[in-house]
Amino acid sequence: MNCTAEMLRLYAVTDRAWVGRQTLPQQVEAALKGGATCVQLREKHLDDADMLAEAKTISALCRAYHVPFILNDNVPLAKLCGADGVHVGQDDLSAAEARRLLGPDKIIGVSAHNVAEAKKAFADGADYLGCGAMFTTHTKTDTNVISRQVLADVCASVPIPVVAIGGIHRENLLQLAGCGEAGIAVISAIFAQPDIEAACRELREMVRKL
Ligand code: 3NM
Repeated sequence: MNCTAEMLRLYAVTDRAWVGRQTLPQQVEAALKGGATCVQLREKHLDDADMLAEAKTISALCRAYHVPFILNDNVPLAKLCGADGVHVGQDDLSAAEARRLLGPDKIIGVSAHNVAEAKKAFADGADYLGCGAMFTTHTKTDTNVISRQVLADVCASVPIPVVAIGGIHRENLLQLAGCGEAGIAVISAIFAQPDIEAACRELREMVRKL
C-alpha cells in the first residue's frame, strides 16, 4: 500500500473556478502552509500543454512541503509531471489499468459510491478511495448524496483508507465523525475561501475530531 491514513486527513482538490487575485500555484501553496496533507490537481478545462506546465509547478511545490501530489484522471500526464499518483472516477480508466501503466509504487485513488465499487477498486489495486457525495455540492453537478451509513459500510469493507468528499465544510464536517474515514477531501471549503491558509488550518484542526 502506498498511502497512509495520515496523508488523507485534509485532501485539497483544486478548482481554478476560484482563481482570482492569486494564481492556482499560489493558492495551493497557501493550502500547504495551512496544513493540507495531500493535493489533487483536478482541471477539466485545460489543454494538455497548460495542464503539464501547471502540474509541474504544483508537483514541485508539493514535494517541497513533503505532501503527495495526485493528478486527476490523466495517467500519461501524471508520468510526465512526476506526480505521486492519479485519482480515477468510475467512468475513467480502471484502477487495474492505471496500476499497469504506473507501476507498483504510485498512489492510485478511486471514487467509490458503494461497497461493491469499493471492493472492486481494492481488488484492482487502489491505494485509497474517495467516497461521496456526503452532502449537496455545487462544485460537481453529477453527484448523488449518500448516507453516513454508506460511508461507514465502505470504510469497513476495505483495508485501505477512505477519504470522504462532497459538500464538506466547517459547519457539517463533524457530522461525519465515527464513520471510519481517514479524512476529508474538499474543494470549495478551501479554494473558495478568502484566506485559504487560515481555512486549511481550521479544517486541519477539526479533522482531528473525526
Ligand atoms: N467528487 P466541494 S463531490 C470532485 O461525490 C468531487 O465523488 C465528488 O467539491 C464525489 O468540496 C466532488 O466544493 C466535489 O463540495 C467536491
